[in-house]
Amino acid sequence: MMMTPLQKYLSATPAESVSPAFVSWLSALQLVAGEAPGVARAVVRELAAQRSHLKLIASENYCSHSVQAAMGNLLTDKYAEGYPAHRYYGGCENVDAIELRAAKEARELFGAEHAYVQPHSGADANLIAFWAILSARVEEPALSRLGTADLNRLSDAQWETLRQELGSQRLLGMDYYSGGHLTHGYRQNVSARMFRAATYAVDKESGLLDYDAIEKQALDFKPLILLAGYSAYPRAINFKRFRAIADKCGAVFMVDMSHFAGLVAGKVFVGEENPVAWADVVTTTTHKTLRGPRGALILCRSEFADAVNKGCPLVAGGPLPHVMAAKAVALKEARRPAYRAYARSVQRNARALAEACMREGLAVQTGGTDNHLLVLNVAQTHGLTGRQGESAMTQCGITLNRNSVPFDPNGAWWTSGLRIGTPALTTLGMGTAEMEEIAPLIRLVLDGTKPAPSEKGALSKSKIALDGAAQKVAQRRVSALLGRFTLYPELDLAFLKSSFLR
Ligand code: DSN
Repeated sequence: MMMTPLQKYLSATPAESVSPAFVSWLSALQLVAGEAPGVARAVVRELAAQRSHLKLIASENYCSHSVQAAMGNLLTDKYAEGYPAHRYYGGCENVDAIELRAAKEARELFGAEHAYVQPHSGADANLIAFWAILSARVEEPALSRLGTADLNRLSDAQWETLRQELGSQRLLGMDYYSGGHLTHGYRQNVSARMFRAATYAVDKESGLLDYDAIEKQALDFKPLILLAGYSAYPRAINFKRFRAIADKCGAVFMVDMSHFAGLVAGKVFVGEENPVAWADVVTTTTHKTLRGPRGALILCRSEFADAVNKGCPLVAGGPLPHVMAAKAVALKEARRPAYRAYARSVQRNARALAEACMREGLAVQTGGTDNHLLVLNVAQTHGLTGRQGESAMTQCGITLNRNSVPFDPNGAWWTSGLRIGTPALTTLGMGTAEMEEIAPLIRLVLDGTKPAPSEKGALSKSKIALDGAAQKVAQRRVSALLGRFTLYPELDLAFLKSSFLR
């Protein structure tokens, strides 16, 4: 009888050397391949791709096998709309236990009064947070004025007045081009459509947040919500100062710490730099520096707890119990001393990489970094768009993403910048010595890249001419570097390929 891949592996491996993680992978892939061989092939190819590319995407990481295992099971079968002990479905006792565990881990890790671990993504978490704040600060007072707690008792005219009031509130967040996120009031996003949204930009010269200017703008604009946080700002933020601004203008202070939650969890950002100590509501994804499953959570002061708990049905659909289980595992991992060491190393590596890039003559925005990311202006040094830089890097085995720089003349699509992060490489075990190798590698690729003419003869914003010799050298260096830091080394890729890519 033909042996299955799992049987083959077990028969050829001494019992003491069997890897539980590899057994789990083989078992899962065998089951998947039985139904959908193409999906199993894609999973193996993704492992191969991630192993052979230097991951510099600031918002990605590699989570543990325990986190992955918590996600891949029957918990996905359960509906649990509502929140623990307040569900719209029966039989939720085990999901309650999981959700309560994840929320407790989150509260204790971050020192928060309340945690809500259901959001599926950072965008969902922000939307839930916005509506929870609107509920607590606009809807509840309106209902109390009208003498009822029940929306369904409002007349059509009263409901319409309340809807108008909810829809006329103000949000002040960081400008997208300064490093803010789409969901912080960018016109293409619902956040700018549900709020009257304004944004604050970084200082044109320094590229840094100017707190005095933000204060002035906030006092003029008087937002309901003052929002701090970013996707591509390389510096620490003084949240104590933001709190004072929010208090002065009477705003609810909200922080989206999706990018740097790992640095907060790992106690790199403490005191004035710890948003949880100063904000009313804090949102974060769980898969970036935090190194958990793809998803998000909300932390808040008790005042907003009831409103946040109503994320479903207010905004979100049913929670994902399997992902909440994985969040519980990841949050527990983040409480270990090893995670603190990791977080410090993420920041140390980013600083080392920024300094090495500057020594290479590259244009590092703000002249360095305090967190896990840096932004290079490749238009300034190489006359390339960010998109061209991104494409050249990809062709050399380096994955990163293009990003606008402040006041970017190339707009949000082509951009002038490259955003570079160290969370994933740090998880692989790389340190400052490797950052010293990576900076010249980035320079080599950029030096070997020229904008190619478009069909009309003008220089294209997307097409590139990549020097073949530079590309070969870069690819060799990437392979050599990754050969020393194998992703998930216990997974035998050759065996997986021979079993599933035939
Ligand atoms: N996609 C995330 C990032 O890369 O920053 C946020 O949208």
